Amino acid sequence: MFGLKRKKDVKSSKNFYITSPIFYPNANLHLGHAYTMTVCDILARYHKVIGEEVYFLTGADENTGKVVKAAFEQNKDVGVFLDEISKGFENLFSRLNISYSQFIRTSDKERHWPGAIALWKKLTEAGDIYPGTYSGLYCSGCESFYTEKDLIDGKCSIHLSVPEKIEEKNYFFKLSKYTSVIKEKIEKGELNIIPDSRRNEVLALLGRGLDDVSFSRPIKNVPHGIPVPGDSEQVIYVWCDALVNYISALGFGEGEDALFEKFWPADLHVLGKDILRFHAAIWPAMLLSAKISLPKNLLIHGFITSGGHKMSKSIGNVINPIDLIDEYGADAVRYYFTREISPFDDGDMTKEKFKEAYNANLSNGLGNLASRIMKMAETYLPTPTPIPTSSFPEEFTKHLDNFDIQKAADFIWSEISRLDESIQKTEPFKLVKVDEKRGQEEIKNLVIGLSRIAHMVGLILPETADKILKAIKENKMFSSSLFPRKD
Ligand code: ME8
Repeated sequence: MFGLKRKKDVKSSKNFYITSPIFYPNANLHLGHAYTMTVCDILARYHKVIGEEVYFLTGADENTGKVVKAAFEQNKDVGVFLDEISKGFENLFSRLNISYSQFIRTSDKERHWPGAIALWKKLTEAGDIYPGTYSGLYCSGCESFYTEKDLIDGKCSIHLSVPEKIEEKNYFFKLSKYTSVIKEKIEKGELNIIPDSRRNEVLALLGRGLDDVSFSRPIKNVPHGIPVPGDSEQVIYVWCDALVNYISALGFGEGEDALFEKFWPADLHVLGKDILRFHAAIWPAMLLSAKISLPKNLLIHGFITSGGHKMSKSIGNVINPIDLIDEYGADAVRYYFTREISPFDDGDMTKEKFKEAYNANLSNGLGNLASRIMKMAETYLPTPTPIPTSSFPEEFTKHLDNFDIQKAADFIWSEISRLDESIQKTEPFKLVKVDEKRGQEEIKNLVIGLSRIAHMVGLILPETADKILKAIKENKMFSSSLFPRKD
């Protein structure tokens, strides 16, 4: 999984570099995080299957006060705490069949720090870093300063807590200088923001103008941060540290940057709506200042809500994805994320809705269809059906090229219904008894149809697709139900 190539690679016909956000390791990941990763994974698998060389980056955002606080509360050394949490992240990704290429940790002094330091130096050389005093309302949950107008009833809208008033020496980044260039790049689609509603939100924000932002913290507040070059009293603040992961992981700033040369600019950053401003304004401004190309696409997803609230570690309404995987299997969780939630909006999830969708569309839908077809194949076909190679249908790829994984899943389920209807219409299990040859032809066609569905569904339900393709190859019924009904 950590197949880091350090030699100069020949550029393949097309590369696809996709990133997830890097997660705060102050607690285990919840369903919202599993959602982000599943969206990334489906798109990464799609680009791999269509022949592109994919690099899929994920990781942990470790240099934060949240982590120090969490380790302290559990009476653990910060390093030990981080190692345990990172193992938990990777365990979840493995249970969910997430096909990532690298897991970057921002506490990694060899892999990440040189990139953050190199970028800071570039911003300084460009004359875009200057010292100042910051005073503001700070939400430690968001690790962000807010103005009064950002708050609802004086509270952070995400953490529902009153921010603290803080005054301190900081270095600032001249974000204001880049407002109009970024706006122009977004308008021209050079930095494409999906969906349009989020693009418009960013354009409105840029239209109002951006203030310069604080880019460092006193070291006494964040002892685990990356030191500011030339000032031992300050550490690089969270965004100039965290956002840099997208290039430090590729070797930027390390002297060995073959991966950077090969994969940057990123084809797609996937992120939730709460960190849009950082990715659509601060990150592009940093890259422009450092004269580095901008990422091509930002896909902004909504929140998985539970009872109408964002599922959040701070609010405490989290569902543990591992429990759901234990009960239903990874594919069922991936199915719900893909088909039952729009990638562009919030989606609510309750255990009841989950079970209902599972029974209707996996147990009855795909599971039932696959077992009916394979039962006929095993009973009436003497040999396995050869599967012709085929590419994805145009409609399916169109949705995936638009990052609309939900519509792509709808397309698969419409194909499942079509095949179901075709069985009802032709009744090959009856036909084969009166006209063996024609009956067998019908069954073979169904097996081929099922293989096409497996090919597409493999992006979303990789374990199920493997089982279906194996059954087809062996011309055998499944030894157990693909999706046992839950009552
Ligand atoms: O924001 N539903 O980390 P994080 C959907 N370290 N997505 C959710 C969610 C929910 N209920 N809750 C969180 C950070 N997310 C920073 C990122 S990137 C350079 C630094 C998403 O662990 C959230 O929107 O708080 C974000 O995209 C990701 O999970 C990580 O959240």
